[in-house]
Amino acid sequence: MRPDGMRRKVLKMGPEFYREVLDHLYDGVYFVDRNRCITYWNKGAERITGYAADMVVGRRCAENLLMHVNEGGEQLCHSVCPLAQAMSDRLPREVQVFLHHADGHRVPVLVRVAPLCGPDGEVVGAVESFSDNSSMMAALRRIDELDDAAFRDPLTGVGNRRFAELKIQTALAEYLCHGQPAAVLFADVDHFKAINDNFGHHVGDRVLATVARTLASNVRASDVVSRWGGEEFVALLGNVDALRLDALADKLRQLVATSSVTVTDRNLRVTVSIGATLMRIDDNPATLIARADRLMYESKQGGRNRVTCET
Ligand code: GH3
Ligand code: MG
Ligand code: MG
Repeated sequence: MRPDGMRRKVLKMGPEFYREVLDHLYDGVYFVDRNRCITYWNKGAERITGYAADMVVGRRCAENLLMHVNEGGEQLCHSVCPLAQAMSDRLPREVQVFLHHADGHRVPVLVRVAPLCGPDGEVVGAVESFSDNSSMMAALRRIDELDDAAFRDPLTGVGNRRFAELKIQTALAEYLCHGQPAAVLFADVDHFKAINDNFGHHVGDRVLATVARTLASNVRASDVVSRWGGEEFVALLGNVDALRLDALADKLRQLVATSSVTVTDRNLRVTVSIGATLMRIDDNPATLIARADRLMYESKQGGRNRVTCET
């Protein structure tokens, strides 16, 4: 049996205690009322989304602040909002979505929602907890292991061209040993010059950092995203086959297209044209990159914001 003193102590824990517990969680947690108005936003939610509690509490999640999209780029807020669904059918659910970070890039999160019921059993709101599924941190840590200045692109924080070349060289050598090809994806921002011309170089730089983060956050931890130069990025993707490569490239294209950078009162959006290819037995880094670049160029010619894949 529990000693009486301890029992009293547990019973005395007030809302402040629970608030403190929630704020110490690494995951993001928030509550909404019946109208999907946000009533609580913990520190984890602030860290993962970049939005402070005072920016979101009191606003409706349907105002589309976080602009959740699914893998297909579909906006969830007005159609299949998991919070609304949980309040309607009273069932908890778990779903993988991509939220909009306050800095503009897309962050993959695993979302869990559950309805909250009042004392007489009616639904009074819902709770959502979400964890950062991003591989960005792992990818950045990997660059840290190397010589920082030599391999990191200072503007975007991803690897630089030297880093990409080194990783591709290594992947080709591994392919010769194990027979498991990796893939290279070449992405070029569409009409990027117009961003610089219309909004200034500084905004252009922010857009590049956002695209880099969206790409790096949404590949697997073992994959490598680097800035090839200017507004061009190269991703080295392991353990893919032809079908998965096309789907993965298209997912990345969609995620860039649905991310945005806020400039005064406007949300700036950009798209990328992508070329993607599996490595071949007679490839060297130059032939592999040249093929991915040529495929990217086909995407440009085809109208931009598209993927051309050759395997
Ligand atoms: P396309 O759709 O055909 O790719 O058109 P584009 O305008 O993106 O292509 P273009 O090659 O004409 O323009 C690329 C621009 O990227 C030109 C260059 O000034 C700009 N750029 C290159 N590096 C940087 C950078 O570090 N920061 C900024 N802000 N701009 C850069
Ligand atoms: Mg270019
Ligand atoms: Mg371009």
